[in-house]
Amino acid sequence: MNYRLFFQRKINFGKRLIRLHHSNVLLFLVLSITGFILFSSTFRSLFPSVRVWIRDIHIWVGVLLCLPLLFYLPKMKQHVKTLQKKNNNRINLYFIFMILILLIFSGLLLTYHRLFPPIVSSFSLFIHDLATWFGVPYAIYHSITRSQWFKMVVKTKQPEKRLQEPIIIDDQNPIYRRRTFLKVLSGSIIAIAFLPSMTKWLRAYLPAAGPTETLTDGNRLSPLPLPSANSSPPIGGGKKGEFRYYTVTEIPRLTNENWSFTLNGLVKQPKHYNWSEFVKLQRDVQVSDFHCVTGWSVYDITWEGIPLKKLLQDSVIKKEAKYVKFYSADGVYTDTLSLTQAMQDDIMVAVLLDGKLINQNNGRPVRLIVPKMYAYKSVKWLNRIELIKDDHIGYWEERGYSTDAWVNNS
Ligand SMILES: Nc1nc2c(c(=O)[nH]1)N[C@H]1C(S)=C(S)[C@@H](COP(=O)(O)O)O[C@H]1N2
Ligand SMILES: [Mo]
Repeated sequence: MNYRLFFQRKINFGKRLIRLHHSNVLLFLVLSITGFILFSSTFRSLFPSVRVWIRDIHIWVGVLLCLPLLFYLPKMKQHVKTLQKKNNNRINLYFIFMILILLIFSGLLLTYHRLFPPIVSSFSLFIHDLATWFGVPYAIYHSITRSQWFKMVVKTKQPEKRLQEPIIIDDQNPIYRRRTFLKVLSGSIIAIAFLPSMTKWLRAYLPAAGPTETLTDGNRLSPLPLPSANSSPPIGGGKKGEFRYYTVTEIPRLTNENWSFTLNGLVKQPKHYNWSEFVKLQRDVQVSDFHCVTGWSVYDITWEGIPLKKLLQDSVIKKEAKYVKFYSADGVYTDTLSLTQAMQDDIMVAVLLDGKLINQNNGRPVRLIVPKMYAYKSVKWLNRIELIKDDHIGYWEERGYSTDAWVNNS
């Protein structure tokens, strides 16, 4: 009787586990898809207006995933006990559990990124990405090799009948060999499918191995700006980390003919420069960090460019001017700073990065940098600055990003 009771409990537990599995599979799928969309650069330009929604869905589904986990946690000990003789299943359980814990904790830190200095977000994003790069392929592998379909392929003969029986497997059994072969095969296919994007992601964290790729090589206006002594070799010792290249438009094709730089609006001396005039302007060099609100950062970048403060002062600002609006040559992207914010010493209209031309995808020939704020303020392909009276809502702020872009550097 005792035995039967135990058996009964085991079955119920098993059933509950299966149900738990099905809901988790669905949640995990939604998380993978929304996560992929958030990660992908392509999607950024395709559906910018739903980006913030997708982020919120991703966060809330992540929270939802914690619930079944909380129900499961008290029963975990019992579950592990039932797996005492199944080493593989136990390892599988521990692995998935570890991945989930990593994803949840790093996800929490990323959600509350404002409370922490950017180094915490960078680290959390690394962990979140890493756990995803292992977790998603593993989840795919797991669901394939545990599927009825896989078991049927393994036991090609009489699938219907034999499925009912428990699989008895030993080394002599041809099923064992076929199963191992198919497992290795599906594992390899999945690994090969994920490896290229995974190594590309990982490279950003490795010490720079040779010149990093440039997607495109246009926008080389002539004459080339010559780096000053502080810039080349860079006094910051070279940037640490890689930019994730983000754009909401096509990269604008800029030439000496179609590029010009304008500073106008509520100023007494509006400016208009063509490229050869612009490169003659006095430049400064500074070392600063670059933080995207999604969590990645690049450290110790040596920028060479014109301090924004200097440009603004030279144009003699009128009393009514309260905001500074920045325009991109892409014709779409804009952002604003209040005049007080814009007067910070470290804001720069940059033309060189570590003594070299900024990559075209990172804003060549000219980009704004606002080191103390999230990088959505740092307009790429900058070609116009306008002083205005009333606030202007920038591109991403209009689509849900916070108008308070200060990085918590406490
Ligand atoms: N013109 C333009 N500037 C832009 C953006 C953009 O999409 N278009 N993205 C912003 C955001 S959100 C970030 S994080 C940084 C990214 O800079 P990077 O592409 O050089 O890494 O550029 C900012 N400036
Ligand atoms: Mo960003």
